[in-house]
Amino acid sequence: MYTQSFNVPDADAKPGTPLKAVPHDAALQAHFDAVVDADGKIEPRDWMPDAYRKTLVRQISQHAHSEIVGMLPEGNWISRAPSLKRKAILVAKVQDEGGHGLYLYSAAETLGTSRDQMFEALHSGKAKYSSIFNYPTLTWADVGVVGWLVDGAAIMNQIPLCRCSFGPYARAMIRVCKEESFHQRQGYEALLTMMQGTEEQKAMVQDAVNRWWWKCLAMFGPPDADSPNSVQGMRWGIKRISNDDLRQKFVDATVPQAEVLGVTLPDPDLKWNEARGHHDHGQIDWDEFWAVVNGDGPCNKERLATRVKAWNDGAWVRDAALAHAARQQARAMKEAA
Ligand code: FAQ
Repeated sequence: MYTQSFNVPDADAKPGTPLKAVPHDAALQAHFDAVVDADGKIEPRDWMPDAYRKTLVRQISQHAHSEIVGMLPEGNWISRAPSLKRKAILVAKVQDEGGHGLYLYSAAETLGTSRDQMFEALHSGKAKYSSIFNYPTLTWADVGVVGWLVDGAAIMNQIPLCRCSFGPYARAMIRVCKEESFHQRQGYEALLTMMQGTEEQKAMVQDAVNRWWWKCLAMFGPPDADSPNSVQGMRWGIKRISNDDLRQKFVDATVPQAEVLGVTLPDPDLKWNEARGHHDHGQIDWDEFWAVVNGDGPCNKERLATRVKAWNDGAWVRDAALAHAARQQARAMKEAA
């Protein structure tokens, strides 16, 4: 049974069974292609190619894991926020990220993959999540910079996903983007406040920008030429704008924001290119990116261990909720009989 709250398995449902498994048929494929070509929406019970379903489960579950693991770097600062106001804002933000993870797991579940399967993939280290969350938040300025740059990059990537061809993902993204926009502005506002403070506070902001800038550019994924999933993702209307084009839009949008803030972006090659109508930027360290994606970043082990511990510590809550849901279901069936 699929519910928004707790998942009670149907007696006859095997995990991973697509909601509607129908044999492949040229007419079904033609109908699917026509809907995608017309910018329509594919819904969970519609026929879809297996590869489309697999791609969506991969991307949406990775996205969900990113939101959940993404709670950790900022969550570390809740008990150390510099004022009650900043603490309340940070609690709300981190809680929003948890909510985004839950919408996204729900969207992926509609494709026939259970939440338990997705958690198992995360906890065993098989599933990817965004590289950016494997870096530490060393000072309070990092919390502002995560809001400004990490949420800023996330919004740039997620706005086109509101037009994704898969209905549940597209609809989840509309609310997520509205909330991310608040996150981005709260980060920027926190930094503006620090930049009006002492020399030490200003230096702290600049140091945090120096450490996060390049990692944020890498968040958009490998260059288009090295992105194995892009061509098919674009053909299916899952991706609407390529990794490199989104990265460029992010750089162009962020440069004037940095000027207003009064910080320098740590790239000597960053300059306006009149002919292209865009900023040029320096080389991203892709070796570092792949090392982090493959588990060798500064915080990968710590992040995964924290998630696994939280999962194990929460076992009694899940057991109690499942027992309660099963009892309620049995009572409802008895009353209906
Ligand atoms: N980190 O062929 P492509 C957030 C992998 S949410 C790790 O280009 P694709 C909110 C990629 O999975 C941030 N792995 O792949 C927040 C693939 O491996 P696979 C997350 C990465 O899917 C803010 C391989 O490289 N957002 O920040 C990364 O076409 C603050 C080849 O790449 C989303 O997930 C990376 N950065 O494009 C929360 C958005 N980049 O799976 C808390 C949805 C690439 O074949 C605090 N996802 N890889 O083994 C997407 O838009 C896409 O999946 C991309 C990658 C653009 C991330």
